[in-house]
Amino acid sequence: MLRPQETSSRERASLNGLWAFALDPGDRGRAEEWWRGPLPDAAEMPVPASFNDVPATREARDHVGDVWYQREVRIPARWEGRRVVLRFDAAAHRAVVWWNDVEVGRHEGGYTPFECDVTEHVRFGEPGRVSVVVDNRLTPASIPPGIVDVLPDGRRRQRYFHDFFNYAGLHRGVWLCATPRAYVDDITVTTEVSGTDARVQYRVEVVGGQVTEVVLRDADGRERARAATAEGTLDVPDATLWRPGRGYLHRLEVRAAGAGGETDEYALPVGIRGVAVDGDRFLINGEPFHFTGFGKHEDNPVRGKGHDDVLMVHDFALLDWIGANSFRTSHYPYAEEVLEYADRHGIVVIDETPAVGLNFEIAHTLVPGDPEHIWAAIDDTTQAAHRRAIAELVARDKNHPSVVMWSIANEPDSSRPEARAYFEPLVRAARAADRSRPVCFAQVQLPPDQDVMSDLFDVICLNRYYGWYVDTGDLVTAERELEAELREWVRLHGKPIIITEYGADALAGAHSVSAATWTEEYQVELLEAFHRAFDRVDSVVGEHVWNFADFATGYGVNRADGNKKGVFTRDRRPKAAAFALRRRWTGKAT
Ligand code: GCB
Repeated sequence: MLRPQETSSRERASLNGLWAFALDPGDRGRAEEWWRGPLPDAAEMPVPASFNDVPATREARDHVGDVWYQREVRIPARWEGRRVVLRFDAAAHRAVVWWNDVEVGRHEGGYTPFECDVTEHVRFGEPGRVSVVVDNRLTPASIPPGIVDVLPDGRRRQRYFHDFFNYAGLHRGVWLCATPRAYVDDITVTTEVSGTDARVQYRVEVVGGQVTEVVLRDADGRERARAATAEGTLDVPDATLWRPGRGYLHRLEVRAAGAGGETDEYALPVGIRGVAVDGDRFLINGEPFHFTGFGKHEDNPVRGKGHDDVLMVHDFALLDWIGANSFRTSHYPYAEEVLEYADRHGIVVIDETPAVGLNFEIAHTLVPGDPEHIWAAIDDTTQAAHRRAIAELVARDKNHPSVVMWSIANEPDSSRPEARAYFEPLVRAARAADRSRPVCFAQVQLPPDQDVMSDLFDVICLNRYYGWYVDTGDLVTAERELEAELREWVRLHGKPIIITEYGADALAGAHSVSAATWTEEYQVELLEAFHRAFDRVDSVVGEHVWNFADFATGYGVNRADGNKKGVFTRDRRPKAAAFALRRRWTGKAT
């Protein structure tokens, strides 16, 4: 799905700002058809933002169910005759949208965009009312899954099986867009590199018209190739490549014309680069790439998962300062602004679906008393939602050069034959959607001989907590066991290995000469023990510390004010580990 753009034929207006907002704890809104008029007792809510922490009430923070957003939108008179679309960059976790009294769209999945075509419903030059109901419930059939308990007093309580707070709402941008009635609907670009020569394959989908011109320009605007067909290959000799650390972007200008003579124009940034797995190497442009960086979260005080350009640019500045060349979008697709920034600055991304929490715990909860596994506890609707999540991730992010691999799940139970049966078709679906990138999943701490599905994937991605959840406080054993396990993966699979999570909680300001757990010293020493083991195993091609920054979690006795495995605090101050990583990744002493 193409991102809204301003071009000679397109306009977009941001609908961000303050919207009317109402929690709906009694489920009255749908029954009383709140979209038909102003929301009752409405508060104001900024968009984009997760709604939970903004009102400073327990009711908002712990709300389970529907919330309502509403605002007036005026359609410019000059848009008469054009196609008009509302675009939601995200609504967590499912939403229904009305223009005045008419339902114009619905979507499930909290981290991917959707559009509502309102052309037939708007009156040009006049205002209309946009109402959105957003439901934050996680169920056994949603991705990520969860369970809603109804308590004796009628309240709902949300349980979920992932370690980050269930922030929700309209936490990314909302747009009003105009295009010609005949318009460029989608573009798919893949690139191949051989030496400095490149091939850019493209496919354009046009609704109501035909492609008239496709022009590839370099960053200085110089034309490098041209075509006039909807699909084809552009040869680009001596191309300037997109590289880690240097986000060089070309531009693919696409023009299309409708029967009525109207033309549409879209300009897609294109990074020319090649990605491949060869034996136990991960290659970008034919050269071995070693991932340094983090699993991150979209998480900030007050905003929750609300996208904010200030915080985004600051996070990228800190990644640069610390010498990180990459990150994983743990555990859901991040805002498109983040991927565009990564494209422009040469940061490498492992792009993950929201399939997190398909683990042992939910199985026990769904089937009480029976030590069964997740795959017996869920049904095909979960897999169908997971398949849609993969399809929507690839559809949204397929053209980003920064994205070098798809991670289709985080820490599913991969120990049962049923897991293989569940994942085999999903891996096939991911490959069918995009043949140009490797596919992985992040594996929970499980010995290699108990894992039944890693052979289906291209890269072995391991989340490992030796010295923290196992061998707690004993880094000598942790280092030995980690190395032994890594060697076993090499022996069994011979594939590249990325440690997609390793780390320890550290309370900023807690110190100890003997490096006790929860201190900054212990966090540093644990990372160093892991690094010694990585450096002895050639197949390790990546190290992503868990986590970039401290983040909010659900309530639990193992979490004090959130997860503290950040090497930065939640407000982005460095712990000792940040300096240690900077020394390792940049070679700089201070
Ligand atoms: C994991 C999960 C991550 C958690 C982390 C932890 O394995 O993938 O979501 O936050 O461990 O800190 O426990």
